[in-house]
Amino acid sequence: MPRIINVAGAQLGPIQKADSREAVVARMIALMDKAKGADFIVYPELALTTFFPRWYHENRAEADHWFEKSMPNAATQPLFDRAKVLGMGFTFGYAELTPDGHHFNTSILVDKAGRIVGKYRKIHLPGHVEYDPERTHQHLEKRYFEPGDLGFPVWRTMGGLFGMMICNDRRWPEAYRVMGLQGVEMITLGFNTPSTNSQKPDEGPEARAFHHKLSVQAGAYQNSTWVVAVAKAGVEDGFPMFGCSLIVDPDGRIVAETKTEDDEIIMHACDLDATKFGKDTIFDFKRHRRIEHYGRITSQTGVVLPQE
Ligand code: CDV
Repeated sequence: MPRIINVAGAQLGPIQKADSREAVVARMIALMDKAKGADFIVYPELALTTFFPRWYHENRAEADHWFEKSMPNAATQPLFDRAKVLGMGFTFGYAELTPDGHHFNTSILVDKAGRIVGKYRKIHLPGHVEYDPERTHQHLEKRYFEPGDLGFPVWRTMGGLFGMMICNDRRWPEAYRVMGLQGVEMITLGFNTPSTNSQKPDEGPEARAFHHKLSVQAGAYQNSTWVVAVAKAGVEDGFPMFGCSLIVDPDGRIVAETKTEDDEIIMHACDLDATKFGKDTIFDFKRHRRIEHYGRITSQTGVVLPQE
């Protein structure tokens, strides 16, 4: 018997600095209604606001108004309520300010009954801490967030094994593998990726989308898992980000992809049992991994060259 989960990827178009959370949540609900019949809907990273790490504040606390102090809260409760009525699980990203003053780039996993069953805090934070005049645009995630402190867990919910990662995490095979080693069957990934490289402006949307797809497809294939990667896209206050939201099967093939850089739904009936073949054969980790040779992966960050 196949284990089918009908999945929707809910790409969001641009959110301007001036847009309220209430207006964004109304857009998210409209997408949810469009995806009626889905079991599970995936929204992007930092879904409730503009991608604020592009804006520099000398006083970091001035960015605190972009953060959520509780979840759900008054602005997001309507999304939780609508999902419960539709019987739809969901995940979205937001900036989290904890009661003891920690700042994280977070995503949550909510089951069909509206319960938050999982939380992930982004581990691979890209960008820089200080204003960098050499860049075409700023990417100050390292200024506003701390690296996540929850690892890469996998949750048993909605009839399968679910994991989350956020944006830049998709470029790091370690992130997929840690979840692969827990048997993950579906990884969700929200992203905000600028259409050009801030340090190499001739690297434009084509190359950016190529690296995005390469990373997601490889992660799916090498861990025999579904990956649902969903963008916030379009031009935010003059800064373009590409779309290319994807649903990728456990063979690494793209089975659905957005066509616009606006609010858009993609859907696919994902068979979680389709993850089994790869996990039992070429990526049967227990039989084939050779951990005695992987020590550097966890003992070293930077490159150590061999002696001359
Ligand atoms: N939000 C991100 O993590 N963006 C990065 C950019 C800066 C390269 C990404 O990996 O897409």
